[in-house]
Amino acid sequence: PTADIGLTGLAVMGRNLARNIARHGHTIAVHNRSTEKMTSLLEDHGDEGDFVGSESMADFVASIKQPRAVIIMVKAGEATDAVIDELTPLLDEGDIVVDAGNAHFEDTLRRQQALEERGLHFVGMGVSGGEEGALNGPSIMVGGSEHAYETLGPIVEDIAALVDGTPCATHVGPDGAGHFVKMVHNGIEYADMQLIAEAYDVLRNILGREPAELADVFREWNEGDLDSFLIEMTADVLAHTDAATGRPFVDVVADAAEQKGTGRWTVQSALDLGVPVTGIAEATFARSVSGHVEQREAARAVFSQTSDTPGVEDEEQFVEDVRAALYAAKVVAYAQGFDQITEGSNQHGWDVSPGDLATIWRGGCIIRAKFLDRIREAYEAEPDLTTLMTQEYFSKALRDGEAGWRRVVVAATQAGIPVPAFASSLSYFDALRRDRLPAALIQGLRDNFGAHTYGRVDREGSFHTLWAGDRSEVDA
Ligand code: NBP
Repeated sequence: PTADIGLTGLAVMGRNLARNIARHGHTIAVHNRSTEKMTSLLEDHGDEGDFVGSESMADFVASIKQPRAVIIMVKAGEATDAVIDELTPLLDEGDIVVDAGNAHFEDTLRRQQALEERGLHFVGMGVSGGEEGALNGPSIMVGGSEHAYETLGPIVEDIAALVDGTPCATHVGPDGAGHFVKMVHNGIEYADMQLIAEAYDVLRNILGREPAELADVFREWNEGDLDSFLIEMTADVLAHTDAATGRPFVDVVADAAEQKGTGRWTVQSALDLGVPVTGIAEATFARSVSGHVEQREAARAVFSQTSDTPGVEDEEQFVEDVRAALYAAKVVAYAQGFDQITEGSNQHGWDVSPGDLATIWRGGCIIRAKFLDRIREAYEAEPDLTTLMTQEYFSKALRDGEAGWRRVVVAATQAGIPVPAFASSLSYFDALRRDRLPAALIQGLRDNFGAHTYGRVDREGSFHTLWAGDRSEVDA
């Protein structure tokens, strides 16, 4: 055997990850269920490094040095289990199986236990950055044992994106930790994209500016605090003209957003963990709403668009308000995502360091942004931060943006432009800082109809009012 590492599953992601590994001087064994993907990789890119191609899984395994590290990069779900079933009987004790697909972290927990019983190490590795990232440097979130990371870490850190000389790869924690944080990363990505889309919608429809003009606004924003891959790409997409029609590209694309499911998983997990990720949830539901074409058609037929677009006296101020709203709502969405990571880590005993994630998300991944440096600094200064929102830098951003944020939500609401993420983030901010919440009334109702009991503001304990009796209060 000559290969330092193996990779099976050579669709867009696996092919590019294999090339990235080879380009960094590691000899890599490559395999794919259907042989053409393997042979075409060797034909097209065999000169980029040392590849060892195999048609059969047995030859593939035999070509890797022991203890072996084998990366699986196939469609998440049943395909991954099928590959694990075919691969593992061929491995020896101490070998490392790496699932680099977008697995659900609970599948990773299950697979980890099953493989551990057979003396194999299992690593759930989250890879972000899409096709381009896989080739030129992704952000890599590794879950699994310390031992497995000792073997895998050097290669992974070698192929990851670099920011200020620091690789965008880290050992996040044991078993499902890597796939869990990759899932939340994608959830945050949903929220970020929804907020950008709302900012665009408000600017376009209230100011009546064309996409190409708005591209300039986003380009300008990219020079400041909002500097990020997604904002840069927004300018790129808005500036693009459809060749067939000569219309703005964004006007010829069907307005039904799709999803592969990681946003949904993030929200499902947040519900289980009891963490309010309102920004991610609204973003996920907004995609769902966009896809409900029949309901949208039915509603459009009944409720005409009575647009009461507010006049804007100071356009520059309004643009600045939208920028402030976008930034403030982004702070909230990221704070919520990091809350989910902290809670997931606590409940699963993973000991995840949020600051490390902010560090490795600065490059390679879709949510890469200047902003993540601020998050890294916040956790560096205070590792047990209760919420990012109260940390000095972010609390200032929220305070500075608050007035504009409110004006934008009011203007959008008046104009009938949906801003679920802007508005729900603002409500979350208001709920957190509010002295008293109407949850007190909800507790009263619950006690009345179901004797669910309540606490009091003036005494410890749990109480019940005899609603159907003399309405006296008893200790519960
Ligand atoms: P796909 O998700 O499209 O999967 C295609 C690969 O899975 C092919 O190699 C295919 O083999 C293999 N495969 C399937 Br399908 N069923 C199989 C089975 N029963 N046994 C063996 N192999 C099987 O590829 P991708 O888009 O490159 O993504 C790979 C992984 O990376 C996924 O888990 C994805 O969620 C994750 N990911 C993707 C991105 C992205 O931007 N695309 C980003 C981050 C993570 P075949 O060639 O023989 O059909």
